[in-house]
Amino acid sequence: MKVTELKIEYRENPIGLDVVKPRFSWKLVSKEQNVLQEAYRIVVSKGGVDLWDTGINESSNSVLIQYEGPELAPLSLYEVKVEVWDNKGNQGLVQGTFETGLLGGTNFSAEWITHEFPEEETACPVFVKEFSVKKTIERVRVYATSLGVYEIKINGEKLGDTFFAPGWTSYKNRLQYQTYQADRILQEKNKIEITVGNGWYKGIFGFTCTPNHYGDRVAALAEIHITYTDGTSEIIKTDESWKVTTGSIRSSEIYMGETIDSCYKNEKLEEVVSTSYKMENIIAQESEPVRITEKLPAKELIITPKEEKVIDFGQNLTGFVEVKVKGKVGQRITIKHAEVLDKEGNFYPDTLRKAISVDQYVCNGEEQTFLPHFTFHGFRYISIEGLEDIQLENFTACVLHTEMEETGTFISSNPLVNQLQSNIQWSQRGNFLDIPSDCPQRDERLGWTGDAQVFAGTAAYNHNVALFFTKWLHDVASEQTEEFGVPHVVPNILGDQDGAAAWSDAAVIIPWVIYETYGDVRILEEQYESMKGWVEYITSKCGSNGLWQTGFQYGDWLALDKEESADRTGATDKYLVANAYYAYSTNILRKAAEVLNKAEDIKKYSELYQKVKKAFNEEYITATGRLVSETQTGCVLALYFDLAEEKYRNRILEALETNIANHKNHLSTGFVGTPYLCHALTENNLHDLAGTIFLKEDYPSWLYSVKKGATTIWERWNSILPNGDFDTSGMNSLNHYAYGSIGEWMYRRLAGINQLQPGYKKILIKPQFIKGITSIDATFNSVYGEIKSSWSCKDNVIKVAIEIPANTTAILYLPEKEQPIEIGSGIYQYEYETETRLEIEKFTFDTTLQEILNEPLAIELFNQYAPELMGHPMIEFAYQLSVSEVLANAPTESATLFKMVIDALNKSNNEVGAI
Ligand code: RAM
Repeated sequence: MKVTELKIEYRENPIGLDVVKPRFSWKLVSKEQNVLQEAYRIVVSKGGVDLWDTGINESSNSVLIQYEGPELAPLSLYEVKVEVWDNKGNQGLVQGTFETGLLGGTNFSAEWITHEFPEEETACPVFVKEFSVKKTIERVRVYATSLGVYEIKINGEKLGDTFFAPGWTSYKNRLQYQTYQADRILQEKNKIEITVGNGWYKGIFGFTCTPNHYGDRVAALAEIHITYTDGTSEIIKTDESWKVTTGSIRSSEIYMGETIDSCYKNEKLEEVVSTSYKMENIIAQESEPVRITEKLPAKELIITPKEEKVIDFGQNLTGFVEVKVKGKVGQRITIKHAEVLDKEGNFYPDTLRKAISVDQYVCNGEEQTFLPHFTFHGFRYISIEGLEDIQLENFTACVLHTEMEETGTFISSNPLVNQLQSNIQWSQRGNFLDIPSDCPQRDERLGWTGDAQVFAGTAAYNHNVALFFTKWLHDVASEQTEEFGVPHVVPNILGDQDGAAAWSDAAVIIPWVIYETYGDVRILEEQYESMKGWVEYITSKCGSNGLWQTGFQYGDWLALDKEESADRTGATDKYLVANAYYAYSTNILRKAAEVLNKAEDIKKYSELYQKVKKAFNEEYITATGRLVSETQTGCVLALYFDLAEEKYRNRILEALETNIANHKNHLSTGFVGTPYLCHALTENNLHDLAGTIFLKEDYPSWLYSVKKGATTIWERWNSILPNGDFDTSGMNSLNHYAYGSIGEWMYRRLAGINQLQPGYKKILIKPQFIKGITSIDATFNSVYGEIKSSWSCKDNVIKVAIEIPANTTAILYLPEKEQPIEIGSGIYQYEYETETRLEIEKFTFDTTLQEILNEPLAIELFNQYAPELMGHPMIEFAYQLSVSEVLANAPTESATLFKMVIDALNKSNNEVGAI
């Protein structure tokens, strides 16, 4: 047995940690089966002196064990040693360190500095200080933050490899500072430069594209702590002795892009002026920083019909492009960004709306590498102006996001499903850039609470999102008020608006996801008042019938069942949605009260939950079991949130089935219904139907976008129409993770990886087959270690391979076997015979014409055997009809033609291994 991955507040050997009671986690790795931890001992010491020793503690806890020793001192290094004993007689040891930060913003002794440039100045200020060092250095730490986004250089070298510090928080309440190691950078004579971009603080942001959301002047705060080998120390800090100038960054806006003029020289140093910010609001960085996590080479140079020079990176992503160039002095290169080309193949930046995203570089005649500092773009394509000779190897796309650990993989036998999984992951990466944003490209990029809420479950499979959401949830709580509840976007730059269902519920739902995924009780403690505040807010809005039926709601946002709806809120009764969430959140709050042992609240919210459920049934379900909105989302909420009384459930389930059948087995759900649709079906013995909807390839479906070439999740089911036109509502992002919320169902139901106890201390493995997928390999790296679930069902043989990490146990339901098996940690393999066949004849006479014509091979065959059919104007109208419907009014010989095409398609489909 080995003990590995000692994590301190989810991080390895963190520095700049301001958590007063850090928590320790480790993993046990063993080749033996049924391994459990029997005891642990943690010793925390400082400078070799033990401060806290738990002694040998007989416990199987190995996750998030809280430090209970003497108060930690700021700016200090602590050593941590964890010894572990397992039930097999083995012993293991893991060690690490953590270094505290300033332990509170008021411990900064530096002063805030800013500039007095005229308002029209767009260049980023560069705050400068020169200083010399005489003695031998042992250690250098830099603590810094800014109003705006900043970058620090010492002697020309950038500190750290992160971007967009200090990150976006609710600046009026919270501002993060960062800690940098700079031990080897200082020389005898030193120059420190802090460049500050407008960022979210002062920059142009929001639908209105207006600046100054938090202030009209950027500022900096920094301290360089130098410890010398002789034991003495010194602090260089921002104060009025610093100077300010401007450098090569002539303008920079997150939405608009950056202009760098490398010919620009400014020798003029001006005086800085001091400014202030509430020091109590300054906190250490809470989440992982933003980094370049991947670099993608340019794939193809395209000269478009409009003669634009365009590079395709093959993937819609968030970040920017690094450009290597040797231009003439003064030569200006312009890089524009777009997610997509239009159907003629021209550059199509319209999905960006007013966020023009243009980077410009002025060359100085030398070999240069340009990349922007304070802007990011959502793009797959760039267009290049001002450069004659374009060499692909000189352009590299840099992928930027919060650097979360990857925790999930999902691979199936179906390549389209695999592309969907890739699209979900890319949309997560693209929109987890410091805050959970709706989209990364247009003049929005806001922390929409609803989007984050519906996607959180999926996100927590793909990446470790504990710190990412902890930081953001702190902002949620800090922006929440009694009067308005929880804002629709956090950080809130849209102003006061009454809270809305499914959006504001993020305050309750996401802490619960974090608790369940990581066994993190502290998040519930920290967010409890916020969770409770939201439920209480709803209660305060309820009428005498105990229901929330007033005010603005987003309903089932972008649902297709009311496509013409001016307000985009779908056909499901908006207040039905609101009250469904009211009950759902109240129940989560009750469960949180149980975890935290809050006796009074347990009683209060159990009663409230029952009351809301009862009122919901009275108001929204008739005495004979008909639901007011028999939409897919209406039925799904009544079932999946367990709202409908037992006696009504069957009727509602039938209504759901009928609705789905009326849509020819397609979904019509929006943001609210989509995450739960397949879950509701699976849980109610309609897993096959869930599988059918999931594997639909024609509009509207998840795989429709995949077949249209999507590399990220689209905002709308119809972002790109079957004929290649774009949705023109003015709201059409091609990188919007909300509909990627199906990912949770893929992991939980298809791969069958579920938690039975918080943090996956006890695991449920229950893979469920669907026709059209013959194998799945999935992994989830839990806080205890990696869980694996893979299965295949081919040629009448089922094979299952499972891995359960040490110090956990699991219940395994093998497909087609009645009895669950209780297992401990280890690797398990099963093989048995079955009658089941999961291969499907994908194309039948029930397939729609559109789905068939999506296949290039079908078009080829039709062109060959019935060219007159292809040109026929009626074909457009028949798109949504099935083959048999089309044939009902067609000459009999057409059936033979269709049969031939269908057989050929099924054959080719099997040959490429698509099923
Ligand atoms: C759009 C956003 C987001 C959604 C809101 C209601 O502007 O892109 O996805 O949550 O509207």
